[in-house]
Amino acid sequence: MEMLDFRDIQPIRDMNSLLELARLIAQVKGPKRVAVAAAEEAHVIQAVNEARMEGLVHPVLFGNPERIRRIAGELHIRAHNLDIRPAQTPAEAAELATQLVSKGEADILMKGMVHSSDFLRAALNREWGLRTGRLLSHVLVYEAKGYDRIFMMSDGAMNINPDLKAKIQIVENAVTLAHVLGVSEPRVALLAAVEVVNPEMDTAVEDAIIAKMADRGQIKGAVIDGPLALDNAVSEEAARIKGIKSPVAGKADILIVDNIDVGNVFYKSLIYFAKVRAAGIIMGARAPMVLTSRADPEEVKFLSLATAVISAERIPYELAEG
Ligand code: COD
Repeated sequence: MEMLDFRDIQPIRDMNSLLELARLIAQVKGPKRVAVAAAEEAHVIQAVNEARMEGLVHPVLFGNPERIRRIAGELHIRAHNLDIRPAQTPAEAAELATQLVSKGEADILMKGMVHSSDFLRAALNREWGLRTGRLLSHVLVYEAKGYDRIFMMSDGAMNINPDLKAKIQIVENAVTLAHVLGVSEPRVALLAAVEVVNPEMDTAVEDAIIAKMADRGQIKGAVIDGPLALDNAVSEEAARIKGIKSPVAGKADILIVDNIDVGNVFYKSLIYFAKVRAAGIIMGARAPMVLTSRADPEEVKFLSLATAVISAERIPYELAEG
């Protein structure tokens, strides 16, 4: 098999270059095998089929075969091109899909019409899940108009109310994904409502602790600062007006939110109001996991698959202890 030399790969700056990299990997290494948990939904089937037609993935669809075939038919997709495996319930589909990845027979796990919590519990199963001993966390990758870089935001979908230790691992997982996407030293903004350390605000205090840990080299591979408010994290003008001196202010690549409610509203605002092109992926497991909201557009699911293809190639998962 031809070797890929990633040293020449430029930092991913937008979704088109992310897609190009996924296509290059698939061309050289072949499609990644993706196990889809509860595939009986049109956007999922459409996204997976598009990725299949592009040669990015070889999908295995778990769920109700009749329903999957019917939806595929409605989308004018030939069902005989699809590898469909029966599962009685969405939870069983999550279990079977996870086990396929766990056995090494698939490279990527993808959530379909199953509740996030059921899907994630399968991945966390002690016997046949995808645990590594590290924290699993969700990262949203997105492009935004007027910026020449791609953004990452975490965690708006998995960790409900992370404590300080969990938040550090959320930062580390997002930094790993940034490295995978060629951003070699990402700037991480720990978001709060303010950019001063107000002792009354727990988030700001926690952010200041993490920033100090990063200053002392306890978190590596990124430039990290906080607390920062969203405006002065991503707008150099806002940072200047507020007189903030920080290597991250106005230049953040990664935005870390305090809890799932903030992150989920952030995520859905991007999708519904700003109509951004985005991708959602769980990091920290033995294999990349595509986790998007059940109602997310087909393009979000497709771009998530592309991101997972890159991650499956570039993260040394074999190093992760089972
Ligand atoms: N990474 C690694 N291990 C974890 C993690 C994690 N993020 N979360 C829990 N664990 C481990 C714990 O250490 C423990 O060993 C075991 O799993 C069970 O832990 P609990 O009891 O805290 O976890 P659960 O099973 O009650 O919940 C885990 C979920 C991921 C299901 C839960 O956090 C959840 O429902 N998250 C929100 C998902 C969601 O609804 N998202 C909506 C947006 S799409």
